[in-house]
Amino acid sequence: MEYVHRPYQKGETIAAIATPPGEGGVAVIRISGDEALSVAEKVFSGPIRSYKTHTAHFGKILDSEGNIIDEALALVMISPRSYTGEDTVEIHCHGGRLVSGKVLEVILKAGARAAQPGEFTFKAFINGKLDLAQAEAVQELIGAKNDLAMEIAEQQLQGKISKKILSFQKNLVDIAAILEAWVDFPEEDLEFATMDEVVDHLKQTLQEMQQFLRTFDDGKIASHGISLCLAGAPNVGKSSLMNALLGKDRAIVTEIAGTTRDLLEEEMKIGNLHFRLIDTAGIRSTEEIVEKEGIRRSKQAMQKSDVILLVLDASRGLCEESQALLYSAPKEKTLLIWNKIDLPNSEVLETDFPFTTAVSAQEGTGLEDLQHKLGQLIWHKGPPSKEEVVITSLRHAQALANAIQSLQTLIDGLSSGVSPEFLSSDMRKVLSELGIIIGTNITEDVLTAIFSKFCIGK
Ligand SMILES: Nc1nc2c(ncn2[C@@H]2O[C@H](COP(=O)(O)OP(=O)(O)OP(=O)(O)O)[C@@H](O)[C@H]2O)c(=O)[nH]1
Ligand SMILES: [Mg+2]
Repeated sequence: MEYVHRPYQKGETIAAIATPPGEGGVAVIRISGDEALSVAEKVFSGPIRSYKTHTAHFGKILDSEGNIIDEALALVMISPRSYTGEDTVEIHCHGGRLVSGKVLEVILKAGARAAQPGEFTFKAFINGKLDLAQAEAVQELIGAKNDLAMEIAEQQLQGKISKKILSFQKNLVDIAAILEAWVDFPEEDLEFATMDEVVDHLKQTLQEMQQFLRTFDDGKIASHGISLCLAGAPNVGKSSLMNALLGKDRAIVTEIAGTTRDLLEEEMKIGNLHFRLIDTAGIRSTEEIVEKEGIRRSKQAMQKSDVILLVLDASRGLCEESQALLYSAPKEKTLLIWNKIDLPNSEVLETDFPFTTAVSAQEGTGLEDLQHKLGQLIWHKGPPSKEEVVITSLRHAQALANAIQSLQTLIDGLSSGVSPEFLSSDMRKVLSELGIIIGTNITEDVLTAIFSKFCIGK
């Protein structure tokens, strides 16, 4: 992606279609900037500049020769009461791809510049309408694939991440002032706090920051979904289970061992979570070239996936291949599934795997318990509550982890008697890493990287 914001000038007037491309009842074209009203007036049949803020007006969109392009509604929002904080006009026209494209074209000809991805939200950030964490929450909200991700993004959009970060910063700035006073006036017996009190206070903030960072475990799951890899020996019923879970005939199932040769992927939702289900080739030793490559991919998928659904055939006991897999599978991310329990000779054997269930993929039984056990495996302490503030962005998690590391260095230094003057750079690092999250301490490059992921028109 080329530059997003560099030539950006505060107030510069931009325009874009804000609704998704394709046919729809209505398309919305957004114009924002110092000249938004006059640009809109050039293409609209009514006197836009004389309209009151937050009023809607019906009229016609005209090109420079006065030809009617479409009928439309103009919604006027005068600075600072708009999403971007600048004068904004939204044109609601008919939703055809051609019509909306044509309306945008005349708006651009009238003096607006085509918006870059995320530029409206960038304006909102620059104009102080949103802080950076909130701006990123807009993106999370738009991209939310499940209810949980949506609820978390709503919390973030309310500014709850920033509130947490600001409270950490405030605690630390108070301490920084005390440390500085000790350095500046060493001979005066400054009584407002003892070193033990300062260290205790820092430790408490450290703990809160660590706790906040741990929410990223859940945040990742909710916002980015979970990959589930169906693995096992040939013929145990992996593909049958994939079909049963999806509720459709997706993968080929036969009684021939070695049916699946390649990875098959499908998205699915269970409850309020989003999953990527991957079926793999049955693992066994073989010299057959295609199957061998399939098995290599199976092993790779097992490694990469968040959760392994290790399938065993309950009617056949433990074959050699299954035994090898049981031995090598990482227990904390594996759900053991005994399949074919409909068969009369089936038996579920004892293992030391903490998460185990039994199903019949063919009959579709046991799937509820499978989902229940999967939930237990995924959430160590139950899913996050609606009110909890959860980190979902790797960028935030990394900055917070860096801040925690510097704070730990600071605490270790103070505890072992290092003079505070040698530790001021650590304190500065903690504060600046926290600032990175909410955008008070951020470079142009990072901003560009963040906003370029947005869609045009947002
Ligand atoms: N009775 C019974 N048969 C099953 C069940 N699940 C699968 N089968 C049968 O077992 C055979 C193998 O099923 P698949 O789903 O192709 O097994 P797979 O593990 O994907 O096999 P590969 O792709 O070869 O590794 C088929 O004949 C299925 O009909 C089950 O729950 N009960
Ligand atoms: Mg298969």
